[in-house]
Amino acid sequence: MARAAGPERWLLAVYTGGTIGMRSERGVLVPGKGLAAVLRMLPMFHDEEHARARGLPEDTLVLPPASPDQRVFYTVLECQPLFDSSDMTITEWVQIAQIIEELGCLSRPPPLQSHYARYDGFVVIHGTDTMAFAASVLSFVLENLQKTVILTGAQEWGAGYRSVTPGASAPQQIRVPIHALWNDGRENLLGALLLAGQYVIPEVCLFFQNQLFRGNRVTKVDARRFAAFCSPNLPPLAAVGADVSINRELVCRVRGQGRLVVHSSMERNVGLLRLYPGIPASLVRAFLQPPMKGVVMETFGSGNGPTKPDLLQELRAAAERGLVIVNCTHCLQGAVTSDYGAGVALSGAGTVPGFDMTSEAALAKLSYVLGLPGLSLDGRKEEADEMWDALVPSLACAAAYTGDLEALQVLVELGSDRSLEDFSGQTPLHAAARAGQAGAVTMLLQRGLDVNARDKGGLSPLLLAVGGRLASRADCEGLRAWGQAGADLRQPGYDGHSALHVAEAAGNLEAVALLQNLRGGAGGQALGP
Ligand code: ASN
Repeated sequence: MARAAGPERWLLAVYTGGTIGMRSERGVLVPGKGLAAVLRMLPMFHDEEHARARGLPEDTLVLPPASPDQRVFYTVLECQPLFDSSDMTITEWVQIAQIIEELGCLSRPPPLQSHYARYDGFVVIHGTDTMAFAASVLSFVLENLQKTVILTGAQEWGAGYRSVTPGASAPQQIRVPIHALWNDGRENLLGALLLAGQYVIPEVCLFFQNQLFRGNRVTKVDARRFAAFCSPNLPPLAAVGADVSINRELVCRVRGQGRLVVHSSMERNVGLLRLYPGIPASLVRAFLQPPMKGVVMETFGSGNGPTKPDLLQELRAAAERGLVIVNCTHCLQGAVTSDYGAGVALSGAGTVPGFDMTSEAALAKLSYVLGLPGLSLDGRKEEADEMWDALVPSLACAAAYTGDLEALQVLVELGSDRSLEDFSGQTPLHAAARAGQAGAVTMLLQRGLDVNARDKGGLSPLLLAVGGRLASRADCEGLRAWGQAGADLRQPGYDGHSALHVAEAAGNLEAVALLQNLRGGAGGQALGP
């Protein structure tokens, strides 16, 4: 993640619908056209004088200067049709990804240069009702993302606006909610444009009420309040106040130069089933029937469910047919563990623990994994194994990152003979080291995970960052432990600084002496007591 350089930053804002641009028709809200024209009239969204001086084309807007040496320009691409997001599906979200890649709205001819090449970042203006699903799906559909993608929108109309638009049966004058006094859309859109314009955060994010979240970690939690979203199991990537504070530890780094890949072959036959007390086995059976290929099953508490033999039998039969059933807790916070017999019974029936994924993210992930070419689960064991390989490593990384030792234990055992590297080459040890989870690091080292493993980018040897951390805290015991485990603490970390640099800068003399001693030695082993 970096502050974006250059005097001009160009963004594409893909307007798909949602409350932010809605109008009232016969007393109800429906998607409204012409958002760009509205933004053009609002000085906070468009500096007309600058646009005229620059001779900008009609469809291009420019924000007033947010910093003295940088301007953010943006083009609003209005999709056809516009949606209340309740009507959107994987198909529309894949189309958004294709727009980002290059095609433009289907009614427009492809531009000479692709959108992805032409723009520095992307804002997707979307209804809030299914925005968490959209953000989750886009995070899997857009692979090798090197540019910022931020979804945003507006919450329901505010009280101020409602009072001037009483529910009426007659058609009303067209009004755009972004004009409304009690409106969060302005702040959300402006924040999203500024963040996408000024920072390189190469992942799919969601910006709402001054917080930038990882897209596949969010869920909508409120139908009325402006704080509509939360990210229950991962802190925000950034918060906007008087300053922008970025959580640098969490934000993805640009990896390599790989070309953007849009996964359009997402599997549509995936579903979400919420268990409730007394749910009949016959209903579960009906839900799990073909053509269903993957199901996210929302369970109680830490992943528990009824242990009635007939219900477990339905799950087992479906899993044996090749249906993938991911167990996610319906609780907002926490994770699926193996604490209770009522949870272990579900794993025993062939379900896969979804750890702390939101149901939205689990559904998107299933759709992505099941849609991968060459992966069909027609009851074949090897392919079910491939599915496990696709799911377990990232769950293990998540458990390591949050320091959930019990879940980590279960997942590491599940993956015992297999690689625990996730798609970016990160192992749970990278994740634990990055989050400073000493317990998880110890456990993984004991299980023989390689301390010198590199993730795919090669740019960011996460283990080496630990040296810097320990050195800055003057944690000599920690440094010795890492050295004994074989970590090469002489190597520079992400920022080009070795542990010795960090210790010197922090004036930690004991750590400096220890690390200098290491310099003279042959490697990590020299750090022994
Ligand atoms: N129904 C609207 C939508 O999702 C809600 C909103 O945007 N606040 O499109």
